Amino acid sequence: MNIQERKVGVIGCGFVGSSSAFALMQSGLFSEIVLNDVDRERAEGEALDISHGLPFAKPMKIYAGDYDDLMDCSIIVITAGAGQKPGETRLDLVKKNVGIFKSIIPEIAKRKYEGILLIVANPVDILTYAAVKLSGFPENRVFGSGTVLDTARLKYLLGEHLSIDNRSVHAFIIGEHGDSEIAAWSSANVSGIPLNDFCELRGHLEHDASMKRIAEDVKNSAYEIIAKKKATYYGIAMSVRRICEAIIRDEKSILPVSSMQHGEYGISDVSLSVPAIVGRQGVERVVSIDLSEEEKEALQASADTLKKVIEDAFS
Ligand code: 6V0
Repeated sequence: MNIQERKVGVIGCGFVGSSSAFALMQSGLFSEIVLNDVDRERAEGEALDISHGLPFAKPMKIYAGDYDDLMDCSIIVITAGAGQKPGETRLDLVKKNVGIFKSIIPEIAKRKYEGILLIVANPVDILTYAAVKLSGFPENRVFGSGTVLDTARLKYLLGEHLSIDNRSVHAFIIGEHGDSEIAAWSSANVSGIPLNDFCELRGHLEHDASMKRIAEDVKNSAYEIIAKKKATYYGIAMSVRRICEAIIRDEKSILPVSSMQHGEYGISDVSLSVPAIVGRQGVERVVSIDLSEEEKEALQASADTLKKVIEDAFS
């Protein structure tokens, strides 16, 4: 089926799916959004509600649809899955959500879908791996939002800490989107100025303590938000919008999406986040950034954690 460049699908219309659709509606990137949910009325309700904002945006169609309606979408965003409950880790969710993916991905694969699958449901690295294996699609077309959100949280917190526009902060969270994630401090900079030098420029001298606190705050963001409001969705919705923008506009942006690894960082047969070039073909390639020995070890440990979960989930 011919892909419609300006058509996007969202599977799962809970907090994350509907917020993502709302962000995508406002992005101006698409002329059609198809919403799919096992709860058809939910998808219909969200489509109506979001459509009522259209007179304040740009003309487009937003409607509830089934798998056949999704097949000419350039991107299908998959947010279907149970959310993290208070006290539950992302990895606790694994079996439940792999089960849901076993019902969704084969429906897409058997229709020979040719667009991009953007996985958002958690644990996103495990579900990206599951989607690659269950679909059999080329790996560049199946990837996860990974640590794009965590990286945004890091930039936001560093922007606050340094009282600087967070878009001038260049820093990545890599590894698992979850407890074993790593802040790649050794490559962090503010517009080319090494982070520690910039901190000193702003009068912050307690590097180790500040970096530790900020990395912990990033890691605990989801837990804190879930404890306070039961779910997180606006930050991820903007992350989805940003990834879709890089794809549709063929921006070849460097984003820490979750993709299958083939030895670039000495890691293979697992999907996790490292900076990658993202454009119209999806993940063009992973790029290697310099990591300290400690960061390399932590990335390896993160990969090992994920591999253990994959073994348990698929055994
Ligand atoms: P939610 O509000 O419970 O929504 C999930 C939706 O999925 C519901 O409307 C379900 O009816 C629907 N659904 C379930 N099974 C299917 C199916 N087979 N086909 C179609 N729809 C289905 O959860 P919420 O929206 O809060 O979270 C969704 C997922 O996103 C969870 O796994 C979260 O953990 C995850 N998040 C991922 C983030 C990331 O950075 N990657 C960030 C936040 C949440």
